[in-house]
Amino acid sequence: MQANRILITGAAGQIGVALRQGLRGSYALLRLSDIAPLGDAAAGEELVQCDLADIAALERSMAGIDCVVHLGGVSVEDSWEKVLPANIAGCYNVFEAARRQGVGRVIFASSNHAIGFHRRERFIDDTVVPRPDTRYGVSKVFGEAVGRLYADKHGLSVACLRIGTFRNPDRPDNARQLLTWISHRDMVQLVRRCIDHPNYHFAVVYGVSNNLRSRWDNSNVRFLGYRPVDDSEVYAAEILARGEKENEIAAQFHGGFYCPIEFSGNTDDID
Ligand code: NAI
Ligand code: 15L
Repeated sequence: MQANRILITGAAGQIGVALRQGLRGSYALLRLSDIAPLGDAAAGEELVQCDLADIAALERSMAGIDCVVHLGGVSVEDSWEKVLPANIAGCYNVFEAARRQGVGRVIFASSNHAIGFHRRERFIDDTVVPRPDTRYGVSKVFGEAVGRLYADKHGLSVACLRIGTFRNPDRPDNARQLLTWISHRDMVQLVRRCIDHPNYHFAVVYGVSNNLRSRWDNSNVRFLGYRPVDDSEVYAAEILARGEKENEIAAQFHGGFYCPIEFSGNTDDID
């Protein structure tokens, strides 16, 4: 497939703003949607106010679209009342609206919190079982599962990006982020590769820069041609010199500070 008409949900958010800028001019159409204001449309852009909970509106927003980049939703741990409509129902609605509109590809912003309770000493790849560390992480596991269903059952091409840490300002800010950081330009490159690749069925990709300390293996998706250029190591000496101590539970797992949230278990039981 060749995607030329792109819809980005959650386009008013941090990653959406970077993609809007980074992908500008590369495609015939960037349609940007969010519940939040999106400013004024530039050349080649269309703006849509759309709640992910409203499947009819989502379907309208996908008319004529080749590829959806789905970023919208609750982007941190939150109450079930918040996660359920935006990330569970909303994510299902995106895939179902895409199927109804004949959209060829969905790129889903998953998260490292889908696999957050894997022990950090283990280097992991796309084949590890889900181990969400929060309700938010569960919603990302759900999204990956819906993506797999729509790829296998309906032939959509689907990429799930297990994003590490994307932030403003564009640099890592603590010891964990030396593992998880993805720079703005690497994020733009990753999404561009996932849009432009002519044919893949289903792929899980870790959204991370070329960090020396990364614990995530992307060798399954070399075919995408994603070659991150930034390495958090250039910030390592400065960050580590601060001598900050990571929370004892957080330090044991890939999901870091999400793991101790509401924690009432026993870390010895988590293999
Ligand atoms: P963000 O919170 O800055 O942006 C999310 C956007 O979604 C917001 O503009 C918000 O208005 C919109 N939104 C929320 N609920 C909505 C609804 N019901 N209907 C329509 N739009 C809605 O998040 P950010 O950082 O840009 O992340 C984008 C995506 O990437 C999220 O799905 C997040 O879970 C994921 N991600 C981000 C990471 C990061 O480090 N920034 C790491 C891992 C995953
Ligand atoms: C995420 O999934 C969140 O969206 C982001 O705010 C960060 O917390 C990030 O993970 C992280 O793990 O650093």
